[in-house]
Amino acid sequence: MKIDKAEVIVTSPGRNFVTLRLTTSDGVVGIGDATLNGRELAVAAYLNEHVVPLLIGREANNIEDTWQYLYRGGYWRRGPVTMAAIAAVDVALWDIKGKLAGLPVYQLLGGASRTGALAYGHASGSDIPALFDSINEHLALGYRAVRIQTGVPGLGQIYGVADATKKGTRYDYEPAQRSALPSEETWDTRAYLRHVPTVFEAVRNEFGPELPLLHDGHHRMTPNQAAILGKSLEPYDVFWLEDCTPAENQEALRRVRSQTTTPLAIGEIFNTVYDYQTLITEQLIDYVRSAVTHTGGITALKKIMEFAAIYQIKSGFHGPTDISPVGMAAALHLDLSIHNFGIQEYMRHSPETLEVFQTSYTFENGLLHPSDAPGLGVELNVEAAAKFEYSTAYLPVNRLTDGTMHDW
Ligand code: EZ4
Ligand code: CO
Repeated sequence: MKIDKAEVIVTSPGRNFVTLRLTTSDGVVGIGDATLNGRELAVAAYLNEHVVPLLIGREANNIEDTWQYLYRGGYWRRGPVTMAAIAAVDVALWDIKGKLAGLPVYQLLGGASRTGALAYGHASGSDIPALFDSINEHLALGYRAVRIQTGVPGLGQIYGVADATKKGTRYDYEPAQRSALPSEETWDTRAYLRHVPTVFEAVRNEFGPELPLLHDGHHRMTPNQAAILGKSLEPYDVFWLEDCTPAENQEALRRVRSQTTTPLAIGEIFNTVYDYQTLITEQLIDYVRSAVTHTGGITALKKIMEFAAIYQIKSGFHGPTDISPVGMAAALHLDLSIHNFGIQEYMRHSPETLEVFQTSYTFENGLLHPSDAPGLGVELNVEAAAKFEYSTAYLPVNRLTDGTMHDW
């Protein structure tokens, strides 16, 4: 069974998405997510110019061989653009295999290891009362775990805090903005380090000890600052502290790890197992944050999780709205099947997004399930996709108060 057709579909229902759609000689269609937030067209071009021509006429059944062909065969390895492109092919081929077998992808990955995947949502507020409202909204929606982010006194709009003007329409945090240039935010790490423990104290006092609470440091601290924050959050039983440092330097985590027992999660911007090698073998983290979409697909992320399992490290896959419903479904099939599942990030997509991507996964009592539809369980409505034209959008950039460029 050959791949007859490979189409790259760029659509923008509420935000930009890149989807690869493969059709086999038997007429079976599979889809994969290739969305790289703020750099979408680079992946679309990589696919169109350099991958689509290689796919036409290839055997659609051979997922592992195709993965190795695109990874080793490209000579230039790794990187977010390459690995998102490979992920899209990989996920589309798993979708096809599931449809051919008449089975959901998780069955092909070994079957269910649990009844559903515990999800966490993004609660946020410019101040503590607004955060409490947001936590209550999440609890009302059925979430049983929440990430908490707030504004920091003295700073304006910062990472992780929903735009209050969107309240009532959709109270989610979407950092990418449609504009010709990225917006600029201001950052002060010392002010942040003073403020965050007061937020956790207030939330524990209001919501009690049980609710799992997460927090994202978004790559802004030095190892020493991360150690200080980890220690100051220890009294509040944090589920995880995410991306405490820019983790290109994996060894930096030794400093953080040796100083605090607060669990650590890293990896949403990683793209291969090599980004994790030291972190996993030295047990410097507790959770792998990768997305299927940005780490070379189901094939590659399953291998990373098997490697991590040896070291008792669990999954906490990236699931913001810039992972399309196709990428989310792929994550859910892995979540359900792997032994070392931890938690799944889940922000609901907008109604426009769900008009284009018709999903069958469910969210009930705080748990996600990919559904038992054959393949991934998500269909792309090509006519609806054509209605939403791409427009340039960027993630913000970040400067310290004196104007120095900082990690966003
Ligand atoms: O900034 O998905 O944990 N979630 C995050 C996200 C990322 C965006 C980047 O595209 O850090 O909000
Ligand atoms: Co994050």
